[in-house]
Amino acid sequence: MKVLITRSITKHYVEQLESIAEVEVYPETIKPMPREALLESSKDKSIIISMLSDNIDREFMDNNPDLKAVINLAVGYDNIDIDYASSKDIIICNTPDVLTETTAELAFTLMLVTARRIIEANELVKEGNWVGWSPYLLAGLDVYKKTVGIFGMGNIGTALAKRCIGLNMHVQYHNRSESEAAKALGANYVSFDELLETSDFIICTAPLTNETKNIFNKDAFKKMKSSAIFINIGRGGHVVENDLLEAIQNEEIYAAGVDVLNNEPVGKEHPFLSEKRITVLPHIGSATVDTRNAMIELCIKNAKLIIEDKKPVSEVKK
Ligand code: 8YV
Repeated sequence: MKVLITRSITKHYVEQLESIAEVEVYPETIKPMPREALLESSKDKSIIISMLSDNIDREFMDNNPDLKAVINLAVGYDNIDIDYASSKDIIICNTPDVLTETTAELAFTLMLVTARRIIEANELVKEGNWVGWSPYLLAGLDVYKKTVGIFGMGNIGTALAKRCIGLNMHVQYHNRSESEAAKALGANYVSFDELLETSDFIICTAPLTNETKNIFNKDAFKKMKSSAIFINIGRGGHVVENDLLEAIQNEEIYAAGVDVLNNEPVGKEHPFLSEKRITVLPHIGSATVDTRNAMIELCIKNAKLIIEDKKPVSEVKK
């Protein structure tokens, strides 16, 4: 079987597949594979190990008669037309579980960093502007004992809830359905409006679906407390970015921290970058060495099983 890996990964992982398949690796470590190159290189491959930046759409799947499986190096798969893949019996795999704790840790970190204005504080010192002390110099907001509203109570939301409970926070959440795991932790299920209106921190961990696209818009920000902090580690597509920007500029909410944006990567001209009250990270939710290794290992394991005509361990259920 022929395999395409659309980004350069550590050689020793590639070697594990090379003993049983013909493997092509796109040599770039950071830049996404251009569409034309992706279509060309994938044409004769049975398995694609893909990244979130690869658009696995109808055109891609129709272009490739031998395609048996797409293995996404991510838990999310909003870059893949799942229904079309299903109609063509193409196996889709992702990397759940191995990144849960790491991604929850990033969400938790972003909440603390944004509330305590850590990035602004670091910049003040590094830019040589630390000239003295005043009672309210870089005074932020407390986190402990506050109410956190988690939007999306899957594995990552649950792992985040545990961390928040450790800070004596009151945890409430909104999800497609009530979660037993969250209930066992003492987290309260609330409506979306109640979540917006009563939370001090609103943290989006949800996967992007047609129902959640643009759900954090002007109306949603208006419902939040003026002292609220909005955190997004889900997908940029949940948020109308201009509405978030206006909510911050009009002081309708206090601050925001986002690990994900609508069109990644963004350049210097993105309006969030000049807003001190918006912390922006370059989609590093699962970016620890251990977790990225575990994600790659899971992809390789799935690929091996598929090559051996066995059932992969983390197939996306349609
Ligand atoms: C990705 C993510 O792993 O897993 C996801 O869905 O958003 C990240 O953890 C990362 O962007 C690599 O594709």
